[in-house]
Amino acid sequence: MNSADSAPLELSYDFALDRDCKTLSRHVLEHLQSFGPEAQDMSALMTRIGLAGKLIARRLSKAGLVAGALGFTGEINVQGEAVKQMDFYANEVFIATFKQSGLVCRLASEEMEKPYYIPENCPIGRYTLLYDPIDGSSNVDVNLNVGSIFSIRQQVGNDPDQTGEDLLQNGHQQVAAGYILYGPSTVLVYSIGRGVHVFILDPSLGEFILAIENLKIPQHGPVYSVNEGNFWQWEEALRDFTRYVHRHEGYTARYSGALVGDLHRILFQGGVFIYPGTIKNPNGKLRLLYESAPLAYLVEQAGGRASTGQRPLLDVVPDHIHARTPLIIGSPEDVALMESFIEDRTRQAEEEFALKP
Ligand code: P6P
Repeated sequence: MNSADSAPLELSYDFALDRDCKTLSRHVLEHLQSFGPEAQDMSALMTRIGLAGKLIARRLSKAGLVAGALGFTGEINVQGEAVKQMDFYANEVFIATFKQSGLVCRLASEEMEKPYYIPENCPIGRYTLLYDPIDGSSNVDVNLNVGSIFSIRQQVGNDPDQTGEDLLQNGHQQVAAGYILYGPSTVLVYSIGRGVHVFILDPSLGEFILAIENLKIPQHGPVYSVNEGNFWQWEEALRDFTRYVHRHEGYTARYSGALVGDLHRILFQGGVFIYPGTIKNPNGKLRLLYESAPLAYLVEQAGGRASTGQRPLLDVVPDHIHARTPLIIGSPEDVALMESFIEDRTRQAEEEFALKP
């Protein structure tokens, strides 16, 4: 009898050792059931994403103690938004982690007007990383959760003029997507089209360790996540939805100002996140290629749904890399409930139009 047999399973060395070896790189190979070149590339790609997450988490953990973490750079990005120090730093981190990788030729980011090309990778790197380096960066200065969102697409053609035009594809073309949530722990959630898997950073190891495999979103949940301060800018259908949840038991409002954190909660507890078109932003605020589409890919892999209110989010083909769309995302039943109010209002408008003399 060895020590492992006598100890309870959860304390057995074999269990602990094997668990600690379920790293991102191993998990990708296991899920692709291959050690071939494409599987190795995807494994290496995800490992680099993990490295970016570790570097960003390290800086965030010292925000307020080190320079270049809090406050603004003084620049305005392509979105017309003031650039936070962490936006800039995190954007540079993703670029740095993919240099000399041979994997990624281009990076398209919320923080860069045009895609960034890594010359040494471009002859052979067939992947493009699209990312929001720090989602919810206004939370950094008040020590609340923020995230990074990433999407991986395969390059189509050689992009000779470096326009990135081939990136203007629907969300079904993504080959991987996910996010890193910088909260009490640093969590990486990803999918390569074979379910959604959750890893937690073990700082003592410096590795993301598998925590949950094949995460499934509840069919319905209590959470509704929307900025009700914009109520005055909303169309009637969203106001109807808001009145409904205000008047029915079983709903709870949660809105952190960081999409990644709000969506992570909904993935576990169920519910719906909504960022609609507003008077100021008729197409909404969230960017399709590196915010909504990767999260829609992930949520649908977890059994959830994502919609613009008019059509499935993953069907949308953008006309430029910073295109925005309204977003309704979460549990199937809760997304359907919000869509039902849109359908009711649309039908009412059509009936009123038909009655006009
Ligand atoms: P508002 C952060 O800037 C972000 O892109 C998302 O992370 C977040 O959900 C949303 O904008 C918050 O926007 O207009 O409610 O402050």
